[in-house]
Amino acid sequence: EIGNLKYTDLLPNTELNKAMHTTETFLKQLVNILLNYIKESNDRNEKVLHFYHPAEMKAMLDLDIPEKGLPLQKLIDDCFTTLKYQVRTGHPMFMNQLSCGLDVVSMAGEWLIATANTNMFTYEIAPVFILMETVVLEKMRQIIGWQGGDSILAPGGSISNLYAFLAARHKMFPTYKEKGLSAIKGQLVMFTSDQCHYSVRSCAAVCGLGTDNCVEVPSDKRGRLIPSELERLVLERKAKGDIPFFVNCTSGTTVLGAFDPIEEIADICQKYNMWLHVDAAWGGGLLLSKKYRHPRLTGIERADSVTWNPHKLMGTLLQCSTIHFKQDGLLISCNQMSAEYLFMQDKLYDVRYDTGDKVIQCGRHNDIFKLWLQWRAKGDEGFEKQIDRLMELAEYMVKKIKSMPDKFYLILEPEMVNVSFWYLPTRVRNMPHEKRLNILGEITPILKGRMMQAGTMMVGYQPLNDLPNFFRNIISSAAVTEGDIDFLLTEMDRLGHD
Ligand code: ABU
Repeated sequence: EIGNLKYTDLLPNTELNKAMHTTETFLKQLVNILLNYIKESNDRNEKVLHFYHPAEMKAMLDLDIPEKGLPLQKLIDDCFTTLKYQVRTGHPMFMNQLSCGLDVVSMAGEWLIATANTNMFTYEIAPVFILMETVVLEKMRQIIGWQGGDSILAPGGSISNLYAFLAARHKMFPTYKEKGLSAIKGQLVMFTSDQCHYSVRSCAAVCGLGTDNCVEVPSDKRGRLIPSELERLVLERKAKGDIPFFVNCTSGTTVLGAFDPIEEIADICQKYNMWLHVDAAWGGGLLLSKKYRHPRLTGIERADSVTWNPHKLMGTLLQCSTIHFKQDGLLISCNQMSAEYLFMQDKLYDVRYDTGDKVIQCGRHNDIFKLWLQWRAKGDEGFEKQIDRLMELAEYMVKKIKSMPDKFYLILEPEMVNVSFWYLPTRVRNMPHEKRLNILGEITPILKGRMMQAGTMMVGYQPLNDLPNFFRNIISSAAVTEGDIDFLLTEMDRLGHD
């Protein structure tokens, strides 16, 4: 129907009624493509991906930007082709990343966000969304266990962690913002476990401490920071005359899903006057579960700041990351630049709702609506059920793996939905475990490669400290069932048994 029509036939380029018809036809065709993609993503007979190497993929696609604009029909074809080769992260067999699945309500929210196309810096241009932000973020702080405080949505957990670092430094050295390094007489030092997300070390690099002053605290066999080691290292740096000021405590490490002991770390922070940040980007969703919150997140209310990413365990569409502060007023005093063209103080409304002056970016994407809508759909109860179910599925997978000791080797009993294991092909099954470790480290990426070529599933792998490559299976998609886990283990055996 849209034949050779071009963008000039769409709104706002031509007369309203005529353009509206073309616009509607164009968008309906796009919606059909999207609906088909959603259907295929949920169809277990469809593949998770069709893998091609970059050069092959490039040869198959028409990616050039032309001198003259293309017809609308070609754009529709482009949309179709783009999704044809996209990895279906909403497919039940996509267990590769911490963010998996395709929540339809959250996606509807994302569509609306794109249509509203607003910037989240002022109440003036995003009144409803700004109010939603205040309501949802306040609720999240209450779930953490605080009354009052302040929060903001950030572009990903790494930037949320950076906000925590900046606020901690600002609290300890309020003149740093104006005076820079000369405000600090001594070397600031931060502490985090050797299992933390790499963004914590990145804070040290970005903020001028240097990664040598981001001290890695050893963790135990389950990946949890060892508090006595933290105290030892704090004292060591203090003896050198350094200024320990910030401790990152991870609630749900990226690879093992481990939870650092918050209470014990909080005691040390209190004793040495250090800021306690809890990076619960991954594990934060468990705050919604009465069954699984404790003991993993016990003591989280003692933190000064908390990162919590709904786009992970809660299944909100990417991206949706939140950073919360116990103390109100810190974000604004730390980051405010009072740009006169945007944050005028004499506007007709309460300008405290102009949240853009609390952040280090100017333009800010609307990440709240899809979370708000999703939470409205599920209620607290629905989220709790979803999260409990994911944890139960991980328990099911662990049980299955343990029931096949000849084929699978479980690395540890997980605290979360990260299931870490090796697949054991036939030729290593009778070897002593220590002797076959290096072989397993070589086999794991080969098996991952076979999975991708087959297109039937995706599971991540990585080495960790002295452990050679192993699989980390993530169950964070509401689409997963026990049958999918059974299929995954059978398929791994089919692809890798030789
Ligand atoms: N920001 C951590 C995400 C890592 C992962 O999905 O595996």
